[in-house]
Amino acid sequence: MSALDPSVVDRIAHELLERETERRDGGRITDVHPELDLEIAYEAQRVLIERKVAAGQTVVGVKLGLTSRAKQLRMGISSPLTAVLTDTMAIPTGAPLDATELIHPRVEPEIAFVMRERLAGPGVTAATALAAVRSVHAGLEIIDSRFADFSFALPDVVADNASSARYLISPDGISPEGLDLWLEAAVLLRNGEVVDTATGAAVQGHPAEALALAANELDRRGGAIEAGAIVLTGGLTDAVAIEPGDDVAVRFTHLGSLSLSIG
Ligand code: OOG
Ligand code: MG
Repeated sequence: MSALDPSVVDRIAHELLERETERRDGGRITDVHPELDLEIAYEAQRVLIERKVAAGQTVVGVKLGLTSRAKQLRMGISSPLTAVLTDTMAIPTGAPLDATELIHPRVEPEIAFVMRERLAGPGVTAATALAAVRSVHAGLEIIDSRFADFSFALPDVVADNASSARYLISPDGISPEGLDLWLEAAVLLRNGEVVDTATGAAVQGHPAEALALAANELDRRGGAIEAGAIVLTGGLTDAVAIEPGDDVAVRFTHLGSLSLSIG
């Protein structure tokens, strides 16, 4: 594969989109193309999102992946990554999740930001990042890999838009002022039982560090975080498999609670 062979990038994006539409997983792209590197993978992610937009979806924000130790250990990858959120990934408040639309969904609790100002790297710090935030929200992300058993190398999961599937955030966010997000605690429940707990310190030491990382990473590829964008800062805990009939919930110290029925 030459550095940025458009036909190969196109084929990777097409294959991943097809798996998503047909609800089937498959092997790693890096098994077939061992030369697939991060640059090509982000290009494939860009093409994949371009196709979703051409099909009528709207970009609404950014998600970070593999920002916590819990996630990095489970997936065997120690580098965070960025991906894109679109409007059709949002689960309306109170609506159930139709798991039959997905391959092998997992849920993870996240701290989410809604931006007041555009945030562009390079050199963004946690403090400047937090100053651009309008509100902080409780979040739940439903991830769904297009790779069998969620088994992937970093370029695979980058191309696969970081296993994006669905998300929900609390409708009424709160101002970041006066909040100590480092200590903000989350309890993840499945069917009323505690399955995991974490605090905001789990993601890159502080959720605002994750936000700064996203802005600086996007800048390397000519991007930025726009005013009004939603940013998911990454799973605080390991993700948990969900099945039809499950009820999942997250409770935060100050950010409130979210619950989701799996249909
Ligand atoms: C990759 C997606 C990671 C997060 O919050 O870490 C992600 C995966 O674990 O499949 O969304
Ligand atoms: Mg996530």
